[in-house]
Amino acid sequence: MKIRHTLLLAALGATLATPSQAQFAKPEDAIKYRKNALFVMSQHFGRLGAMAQGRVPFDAKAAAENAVVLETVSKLPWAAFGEGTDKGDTRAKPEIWKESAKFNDAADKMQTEIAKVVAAAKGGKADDLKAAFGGAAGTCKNCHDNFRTP
Ligand code: ASC
Repeated sequence: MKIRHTLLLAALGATLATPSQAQFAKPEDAIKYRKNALFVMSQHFGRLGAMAQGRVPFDAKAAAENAVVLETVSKLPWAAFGEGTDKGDTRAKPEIWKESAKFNDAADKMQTEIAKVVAAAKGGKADDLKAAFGGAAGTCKNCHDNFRTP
């Protein structure tokens, strides 16, 4: 019990000392978290992309289900780019932290465009999804080109 308390206090201390990554016990966790969130996002975005590009038939129910996941998961990666998470098993470029205003702007643009895809996919009209998809894909690419090592 005593050891447990000590560990708990140590964990709490570490958390309080690094408010920018308060949700994560250690930098590796933040890196793993954002990579997994981006991976899940890519899966659901990709399924909508297949419909938007006519590679699979438009299915309103599937589109809406993918949209619900995308809506939530697109908000998750950004809090995991805190200070001290630039080193480790990551392709994140130093520019993310050196030019954080530019990075935050790119992340905001992505969320704006994803919100349009989500609305279109929930709306159940293939043409709306087609119209919204390209802009969102462009914001993914923009961030990868500028902030991720090849
Ligand atoms: C996707 C996906 C990305 C983006 C990007 C767009 O479906 O996984 O990272 O689109 O390829 O250029």
